[in-house]
Amino acid sequence: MLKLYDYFRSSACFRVRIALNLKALDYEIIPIHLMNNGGEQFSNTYRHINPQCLVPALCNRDKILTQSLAIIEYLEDIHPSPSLLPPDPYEKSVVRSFALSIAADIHPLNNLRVLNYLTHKFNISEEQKTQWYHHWIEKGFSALEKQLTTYQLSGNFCFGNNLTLADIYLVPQMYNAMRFACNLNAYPTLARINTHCLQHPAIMKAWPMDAAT
Ligand SMILES: N[C@@H](CCC(=O)N[C@@H](CS)C(=O)NCC(=O)O)C(=O)O
Repeated sequence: MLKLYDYFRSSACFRVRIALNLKALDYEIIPIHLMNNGGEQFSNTYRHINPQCLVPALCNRDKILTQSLAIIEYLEDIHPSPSLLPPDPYEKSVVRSFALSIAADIHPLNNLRVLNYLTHKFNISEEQKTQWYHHWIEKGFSALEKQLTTYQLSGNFCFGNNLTLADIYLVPQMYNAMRFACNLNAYPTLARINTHCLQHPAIMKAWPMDAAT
């Protein structure tokens, strides 16, 4: 069975759980608590699995995969149905672009290790940390909102009426932004799609829940 090294609140893990659920794949969760025991991602055992000390990692028999996008694209390759990407090359590219805006440009700036570095190295206050977080969400989400209205390809989901890679990246980032009390009023399209996505069984099943509670 597939093994997912997972932290319940990690948005990168949340993405992979959604993809696994959507493709109806069985998987075992191996919890890696990012806060307990000094951060279990730094343990020798996990460092061996992912030298980046980041979750998620997916293990398929003797193969270890890291990076949520690479993992999800692997799942797409080995289980093509239901597909996470539209068949049209242009639409495929815009879906990937949307997901990458979150994966490569929003999420890395607000990741735990970045926030911890700002706090411990530069001594920033909680308020400054929140400002930093909100700033990058605002920059990123404004562009995504504008892109969705410009493309005019949205239906109930970011692109059309089927869940795609774009929604898999949007929902966890919205969840994260809400945890950090971002004001999301300026992004009505993102909010509408997120609300719709939350009723999807693959997303409901992937919802962050602490395994220990
Ligand atoms: N680009 C990576 C990001 C992975 C990542 O940043 N994971 C976070 C949780 S969302 C993590 O493990 N953080 C641990 C830390 O910051 O020490 C992916 O998409 O998989």
